[in-house]
Amino acid sequence: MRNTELIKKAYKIAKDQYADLGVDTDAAMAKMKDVVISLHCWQTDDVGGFETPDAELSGGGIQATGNYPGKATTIDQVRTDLEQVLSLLPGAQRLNLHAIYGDFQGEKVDRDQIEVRHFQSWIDWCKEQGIGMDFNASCFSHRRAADGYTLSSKNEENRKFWVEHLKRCRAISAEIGKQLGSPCVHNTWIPDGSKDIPVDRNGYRTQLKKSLDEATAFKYPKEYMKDAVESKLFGIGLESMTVGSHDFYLGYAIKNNLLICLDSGHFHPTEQVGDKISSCLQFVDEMLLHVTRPVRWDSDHVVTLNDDVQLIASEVMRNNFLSRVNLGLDFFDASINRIGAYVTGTRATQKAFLFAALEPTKKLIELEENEKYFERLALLEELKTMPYSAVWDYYCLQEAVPVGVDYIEEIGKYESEVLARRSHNLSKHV
Ligand code: RNT
Ligand code: ZN
Repeated sequence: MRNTELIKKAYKIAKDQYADLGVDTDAAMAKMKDVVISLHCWQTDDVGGFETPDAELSGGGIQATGNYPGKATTIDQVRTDLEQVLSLLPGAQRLNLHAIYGDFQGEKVDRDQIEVRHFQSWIDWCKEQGIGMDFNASCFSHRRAADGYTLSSKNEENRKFWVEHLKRCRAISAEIGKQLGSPCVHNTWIPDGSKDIPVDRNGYRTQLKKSLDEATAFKYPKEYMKDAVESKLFGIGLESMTVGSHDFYLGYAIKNNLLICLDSGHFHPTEQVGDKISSCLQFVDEMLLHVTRPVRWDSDHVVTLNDDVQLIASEVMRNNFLSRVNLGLDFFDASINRIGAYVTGTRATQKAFLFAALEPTKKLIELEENEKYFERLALLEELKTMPYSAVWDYYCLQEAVPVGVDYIEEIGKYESEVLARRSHNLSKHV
């Protein structure tokens, strides 16, 4: 374990150095209490869920690659994993649950049959943990999604089925928010689209609009639940058209005062989600982010501290948007220790926010407004090598979580004591 005195000493020096730039490090750390990250349950089991004993992810543009041992296969295992993750993170978190993770108790419950009772044990778990909870309709990995269309389907039976699923998910979300005393963000993402050049783009989009109108007709109080819709550029097998494109959902969100959800992997690689925040928030009250790391495509790699994530965090912090931007994660890597991946990706996101909180924004804007562009560039560059890590380490120390590399060892222990003992680990790691 680290030498606490050394961490404190390094922090003191860093505090003085930042003060020279007019930055208050204590105030920056205090801001972190509002950086609440919603933990996507699906990093624990590669988006499997618990509908059937051996639920496997199939199609729909979602693909977790890898077969690292230790995947959670029961609700208890997911909870144990999440508790481990929570114990290694500074700051506050929420749980982000997909509908396929219901506590079905071995009962076969189709998506148009789910009720609050199937999620009560999750609500209770969140209450025990003292955290809020978000929710997602699961419009994939299902026979009624096999033809590539759900809410935008031209098959009326299928379309109605997914509308019913979404209605129920929204009702469950409202009850979650009510019971936990914190609004539940419900996100809708659908895999609908076409591999090859479609002709009736308009027809599918008209169907999607109709389905969303039907499913969201009942309005719940904002203190209970908020609706978000997630756009996407393309997916594997849906290269030629995604029905729920960015234009579609941004328009829908603005018109109906919903949250727009931006996933960092759902745009052209040269577009940056960080640049979109100040545009969207001119027209919608709130938004939801799915922070992830696309590598060449929407690959959902573990988040690392890179320029894209930094721009997102900086834009949120510079503009005091924390009360309008809901923070979620959306990566799923099955090729490395899943719990280690979870903690690394979440901590990287938190690091970006702390770095952003340490920016002398006023000074930078002043330089910008005076056309001092060299000075702006130089200051932005110098900030990158300020003793940022001393502040991060001290923040972790204060939050009573492992400092720096120390969490790697904790993950190692968890792997040998818990993950490695899971029965299905007998299968070979490929
Ligand atoms: C898929 C979307 C969506 C899912 C989760 C599981 O491309 O990003 O958010 O990853 O809902
Ligand atoms: Zn997403």
